[in-house]
Amino acid sequence: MSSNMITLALSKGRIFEETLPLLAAAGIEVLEDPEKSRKLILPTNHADVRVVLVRASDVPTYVEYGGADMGVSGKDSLIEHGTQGLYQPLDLRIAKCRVSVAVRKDFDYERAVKQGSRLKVATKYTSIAREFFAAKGVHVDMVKLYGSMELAPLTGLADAIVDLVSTGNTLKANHLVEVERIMDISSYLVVNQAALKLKRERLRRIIDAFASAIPQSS
Ligand code: PRT
Ligand code: MG
Repeated sequence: MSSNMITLALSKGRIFEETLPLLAAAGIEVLEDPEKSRKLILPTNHADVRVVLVRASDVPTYVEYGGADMGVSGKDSLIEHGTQGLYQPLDLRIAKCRVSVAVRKDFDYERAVKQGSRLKVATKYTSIAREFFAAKGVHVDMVKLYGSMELAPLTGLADAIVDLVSTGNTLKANHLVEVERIMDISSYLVVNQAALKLKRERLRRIIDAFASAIPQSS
């Protein structure tokens, strides 16, 4: 963590896009477009503020260990990573979706649950899935995947998936149906606790500006 620089960790795609208006409210403008540049460190209009581009699931790690002073992370990634050492001052209400259970249209989920069958569940979100099925009293065999969960029930790898859903179009396109909504997800501002002490004033200003620009509805 370079001492005088403020480093903000973001992931490319929806989180980057939806964070731009919040940065604008803080007077921060990113000077390069991540979709056009191969750079992983992007300068801003402030010489002492930069953006680093990392995988969405790596944002909590960067911020926890001080590779970045602050970051924007989906609640899904935060829960899976654990929130130790992270200050989470704001629910930014961006990049909204939900974590759901989905199965093939022709799989009788209700019946499987009622009968107490073991359920084979494929997911990237093993902590969320484990806790959810344990609370329901359903025994599961967990299959850890890193992407394209939708394929698992179609190939016989799993009976069910636990994945993020927003419009539901991806499920529909793959003949899957949502059978449980586990939790609503949005992205949070996360801050390194040591940085918050060392760079208090500048980080506070950014946090306050973000707070003033959080979308109110939907
Ligand atoms: O893509 P990559 O493997 O690099 O990482 P990632 O998928 O973790 O990152 P990214 O950038 O795709 O998502 C970052 C964050 O955005 C997630 O951690 C969520 O908090 C949030 N978010 C909001 C979503 C979605 N909506 C979303 N719809 N993340 C992923 N999706 C995917 C979902 O996994 C599914 O494959 O979109 C598909 C479903 O979308 P619908 O609209 O068809 O339902
Ligand atoms: Mg993705």
